[in-house]
Amino acid sequence: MKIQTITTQPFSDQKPGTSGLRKLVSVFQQPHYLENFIQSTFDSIGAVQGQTLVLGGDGRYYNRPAIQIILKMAAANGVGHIKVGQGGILSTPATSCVIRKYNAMGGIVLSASHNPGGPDGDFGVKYNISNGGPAPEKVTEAIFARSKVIDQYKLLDAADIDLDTLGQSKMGDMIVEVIDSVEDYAQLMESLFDFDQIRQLITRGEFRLCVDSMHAVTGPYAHALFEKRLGAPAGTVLNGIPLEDFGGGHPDPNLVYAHDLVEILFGDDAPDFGAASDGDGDRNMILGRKFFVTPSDSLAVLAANATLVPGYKDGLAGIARSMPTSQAPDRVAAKLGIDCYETPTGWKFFGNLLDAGKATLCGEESFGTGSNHIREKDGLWAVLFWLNILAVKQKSVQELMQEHWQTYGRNYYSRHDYENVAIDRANTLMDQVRAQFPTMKGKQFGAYEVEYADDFSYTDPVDGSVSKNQGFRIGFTDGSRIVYRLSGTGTQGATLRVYLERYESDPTKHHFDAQDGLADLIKIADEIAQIRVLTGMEKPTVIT
Ligand code: G16
Repeated sequence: MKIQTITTQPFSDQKPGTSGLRKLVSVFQQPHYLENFIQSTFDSIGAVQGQTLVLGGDGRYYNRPAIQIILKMAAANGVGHIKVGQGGILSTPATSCVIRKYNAMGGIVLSASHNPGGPDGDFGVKYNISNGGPAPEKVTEAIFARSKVIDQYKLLDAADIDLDTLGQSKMGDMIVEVIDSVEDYAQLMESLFDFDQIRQLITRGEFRLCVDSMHAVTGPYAHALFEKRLGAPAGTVLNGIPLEDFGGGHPDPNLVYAHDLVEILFGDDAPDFGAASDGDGDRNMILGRKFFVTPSDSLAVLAANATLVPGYKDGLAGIARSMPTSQAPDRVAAKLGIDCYETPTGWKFFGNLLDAGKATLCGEESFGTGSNHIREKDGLWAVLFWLNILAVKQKSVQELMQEHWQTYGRNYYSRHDYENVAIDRANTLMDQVRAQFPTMKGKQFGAYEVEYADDFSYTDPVDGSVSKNQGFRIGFTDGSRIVYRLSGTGTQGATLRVYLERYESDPTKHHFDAQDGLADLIKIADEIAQIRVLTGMEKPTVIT
């Protein structure tokens, strides 16, 4: 088999965003586009010769062809061994698990996460390092720098690999091992949670659950965990077959896009527990009967009850949350006497804290929760964590949440997204907010007085690296906050995210809908940023 060296020209737009490189499928299908990015990755991550890598994706359109290309490039670049998920399927958390378990050098995940799939949808590539987590900024910056000057890539002239049959074969000198996509991950879950106790909860007939895989990658994992190992009735997992276009849906587990599940959980005779996952299985949404748990509250509840779960029975070293995530977890950390770290948006910022043993649980408002068991957020792990707690406490989701608010107070929280805003308008909006910072302190907006206004900057407590320009924070004297950020994961126009948070300690005032509880702050956010005027939108595209 011959190694071909192919001449190419750089593309100028291969800068990884919040989570890898995400573009329309048609962009990735341009000649040399995927190859340039993969070669730039191989050229930037240190010597790959003889190393083991992990490769898989969320099953979206272009997953299989991309895997065949990457295998041939890996073989040509001297990679020793590649573990590929069967059928090209590996969820993001499973990839992280496999990298760690087999001490691989790293892994390549093919996913655009919650973005829609299909020929007109999105595709994505991200590189994870040897700790199993997303490449830190210094690596993604090196990949981007390389992509701007790349002039050739290597490809083995070889036949495609059969991705559907388990076992080993050779491509040139490289071993290609097609692995069971689920097994290693399922074993890890069994080591963390009390499966017997969860099984009792969900098989005794009174407690019903419903798990929506949204025709994305978690289908095989959810079937194996909930229906096979935990004995839930067949049909517990909805939309459990991964489809290349996610069945035409938008695999984002929130109240808008997971509407099938929301209708079931808010309908008549609703089950006790509902959960949904995203395209690549790292996000989760938790619902009770007629009850929505915000991701920020979910992290706080898991932290407050962690010692009830076998994998966390010795307590937590610390908690970490992204800056726009509500401060509910901070209150739990304060009570537990542990640190709560505030990082920029992006799971990659948790890696150092987890590796250094400073944080055990991490979470983000964007429906991401996880722990030190891997280095990615983990949707089904969060579902099992909730079920384990419910099995121990014998309470409903709503009762557990209300009990939590009673103890810690409630952080009313919501995120308003304005999608597909013209980029220049979004930039104008952000510039105009930034221009107000010097005169903001002490300013009064109704009952709220501004305590600080800044552009969030993070200094990593482990390696001292500094990440600037991570979103605007306007903090009020009562602890309420408005945060403005432009998303780093969209592929069309700009997405403005406005995060709103208000703390309420009085339990008699905990019953409001979040939008009602935040009504004043929503108006103030518009007044400060002129959102309706500048976006031309009367209301957000998505409210979570
Ligand atoms: C990614 C990142 C998350 C981030 C989310 C939203 O999630 O891994 O850390 O919170 O995007 O980012 P943004 O607000 O910049 O769009 P995923 O699930 O898409 O990989």
